[in-house]
Amino acid sequence: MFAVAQFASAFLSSASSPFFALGSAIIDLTPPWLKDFAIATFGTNDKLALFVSIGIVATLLAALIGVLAKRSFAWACTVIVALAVVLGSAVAARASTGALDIVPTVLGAIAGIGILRWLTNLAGAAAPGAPAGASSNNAPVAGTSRRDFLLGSAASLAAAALATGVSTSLSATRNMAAAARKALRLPAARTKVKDLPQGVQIDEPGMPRFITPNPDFYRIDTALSVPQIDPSQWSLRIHGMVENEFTLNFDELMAEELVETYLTLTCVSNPVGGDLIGNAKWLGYPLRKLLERAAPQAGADMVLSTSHDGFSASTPLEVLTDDRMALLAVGMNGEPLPFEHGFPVRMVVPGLYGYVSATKWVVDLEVTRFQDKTAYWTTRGWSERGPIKMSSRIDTPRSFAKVPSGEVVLGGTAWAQTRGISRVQVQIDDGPWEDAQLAEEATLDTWRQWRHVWSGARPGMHTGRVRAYDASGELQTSDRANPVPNGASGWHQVQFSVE
Ligand SMILES: Nc1nc2c(c(=O)[nH]1)N[C@H]1C(S)=C(S)[C@@H](COP(=O)(O)O)O[C@H]1N2
Ligand SMILES: [Mo]
Repeated sequence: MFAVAQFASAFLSSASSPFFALGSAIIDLTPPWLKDFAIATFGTNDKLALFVSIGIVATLLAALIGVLAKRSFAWACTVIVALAVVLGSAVAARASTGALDIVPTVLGAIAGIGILRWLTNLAGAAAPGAPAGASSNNAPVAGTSRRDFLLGSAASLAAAALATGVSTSLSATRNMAAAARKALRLPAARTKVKDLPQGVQIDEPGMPRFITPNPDFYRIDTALSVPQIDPSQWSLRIHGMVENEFTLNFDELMAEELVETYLTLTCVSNPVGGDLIGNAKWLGYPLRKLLERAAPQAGADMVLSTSHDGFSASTPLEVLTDDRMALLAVGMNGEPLPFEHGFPVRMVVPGLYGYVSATKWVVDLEVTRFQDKTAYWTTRGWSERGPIKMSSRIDTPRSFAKVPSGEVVLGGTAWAQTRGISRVQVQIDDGPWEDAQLAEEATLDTWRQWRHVWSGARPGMHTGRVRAYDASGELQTSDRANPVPNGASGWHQVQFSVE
């Protein structure tokens, strides 16, 4: 049933897939503690975990319906129809669906009933002592057996798997958008905010690249199927409390004076020492200029950005209009945004966690007030505002690593976007805090690498701790906090053994 619907949805849009719609509905209903648990447990595999769970539940349901059908075919059909109603509602509730998008679910239900009919017929014949002529007109001919039923079930399953696989590669919207992305040539930036200085990278084994390659860049979002938007179909509407409401299309955006900047994105769910953080070179148009053109009215204090698939973020208007480089980005590390990272257009904003600023697949900006509108994660228990907390991390040695005695090199990263890092200190066991060597700073909005040499390391277990200071001399807080509701804090430590 799912498979037929999935297959049919390939001809419409992925949003019409009941499978994705159900998953998305589950995500939307997830309380913050569960989201946090899922990310903590499965990391960026959280979506895979959800799919597997849905798959297991669907298989159990199918088995139940099968058992029920043996007693009453009519009741089994009622259950299938009820399921279709639930799934159809989930599809209809998505932001990017219309009436036609219900079709795959309906086809799926019809196919489900058809397959059930066929299988019960096979089973009816297979059941020992089935009274002759007890089944309906299209009763199987004599000689069908339990083997036929099992073969039939296996064939249905195989067909389902095949249809799902084929439909994913066949999806029409996907192919169009992929071709458009491939053909896209981004214009060069008119301005470089700053050239990358020499010496931002510390080359020590275990250190991350200063620029995170796109395929390694962390991905966090609520989109079960990555939106596939053809740039020629994209537009951004800017409206709400503005003097000049307008709509911008992709060609118009590309004709603007694009700028290039380096910026480190961070997820609010990143635990102390975690890796939900990445640094890239972004190409885009300053949101400040876009908002200047729209001319916000007095009293407005927030911009609600909404994505193609209905996610939203609330960003203080002030942050988008001051002189920091908040961008409507089209390029990431020299190529068009990857689909997973928001193709064709997303926001990136220095100093704020992604959930309140970095809307991917952005299609709508509403200038409004915090008291009037509430964004996606805020309605689910996360803070209305999310400035990034100053943090530092030990990347090497890893926890539980074994290192040779003598000289141990510790290395890592620290970040305080918009303020910059001025100092990093390391403590071994309960010794004194010592200044680490800092790599060059690229911009105030990027992370900064550091290294510290510990000479005279004696064999045994040891603890390394790190803490940072921002440019104003403020020390990173040692107060431990979990990610919910506005980001983790506390000093990162690792335990390693010297051989
Ligand atoms: N459309 C959309 N944009 C989104 C999100 C989302 O769920 N949907 N998640 C946000 C969050 S929580 C983060 S941390 C960043 C992550 O961006 P990345 O996946 O490119 O690293 O995207 C933000 N933009
Ligand atoms: Mo996030």
